[in-house]
Amino acid sequence: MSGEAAAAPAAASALTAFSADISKLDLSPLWERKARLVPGSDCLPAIWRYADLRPLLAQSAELITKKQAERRVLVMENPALRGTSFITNSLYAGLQIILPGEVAPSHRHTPAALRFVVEGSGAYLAVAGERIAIEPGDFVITPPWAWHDHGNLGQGPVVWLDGLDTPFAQLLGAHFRENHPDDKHPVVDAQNSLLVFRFEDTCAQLRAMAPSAADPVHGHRLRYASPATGSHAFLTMSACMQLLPAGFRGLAYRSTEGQVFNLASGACRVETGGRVHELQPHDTLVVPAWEPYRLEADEDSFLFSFSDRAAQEALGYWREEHL
Ligand code: GTQ
Repeated sequence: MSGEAAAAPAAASALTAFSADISKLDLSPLWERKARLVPGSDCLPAIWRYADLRPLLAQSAELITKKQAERRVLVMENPALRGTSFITNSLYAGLQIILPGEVAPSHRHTPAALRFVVEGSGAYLAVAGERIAIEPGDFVITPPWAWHDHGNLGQGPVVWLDGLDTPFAQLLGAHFRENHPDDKHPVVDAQNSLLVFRFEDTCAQLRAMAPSAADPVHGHRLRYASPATGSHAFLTMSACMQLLPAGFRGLAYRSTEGQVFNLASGACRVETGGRVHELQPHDTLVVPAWEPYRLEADEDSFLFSFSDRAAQEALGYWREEHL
């Protein structure tokens, strides 16, 4: 035992008394700090199966009107963050259902939002004065503080995944929101909005990538680009679509970005947290920061994801490790 590391009993009790004394002034000694000083978080890897959630979404549509709910959403909370509404410390994710004839009234908020369309035809997203018709697999950007409302002009229910950076706004004490005086804000029909990325186009681009260009960890991966900056889709969030070709066996990897995956089509496996998760279309899987994972697919699989990578890169925090 080093003489310096072990304080003499008298000094130790003096230190304990000192800590108690300064505590009265809302002070704490850094040398007793309990916060983790290593990458990763308390969040857990977790999966929400669409087969479980789909009937619950239908049930929620019977129990509560869109008007009552404003947004009829089942929020996916990380098992380690119950009560917070968050899927990781920095991200929010929910599945929203809208029935034919319903309108989700117009509002705006400082958190940025993304939509990834899961199921159903005939709905639109009205964002920042543009009305965008959406189909399954489409990805839509709602920038911070942009007016947005949604409607379903089709014959059946429409479901999409909402991803928001709400935890950032809360962390910074800057969560503002307001309702538009009318249910719908003024819009023009946008055929070629820069805020939407069509599934068909995304898939075609991924399929056009040379087999030899597949990344050993990610397969073929495209990042959705912000029309404003040309970089990540948001200043906080990054979103991607990847194609895992049939027979893909990815290498183990981790990065500091917490990732939320939603399988667009196909079937794949994600090994993480000591488990193998078999993903069916529209299952949602969260892989928290710095958690090792590995991807595999037996058939061509299109895998959507979003993460907090944009913020991490901007701050100089982002790291990755090939395992
Ligand atoms: O559709 O505007 O899941 O404001 C959470 C907050 C969806 C939305 C959510 C929102 C919305």
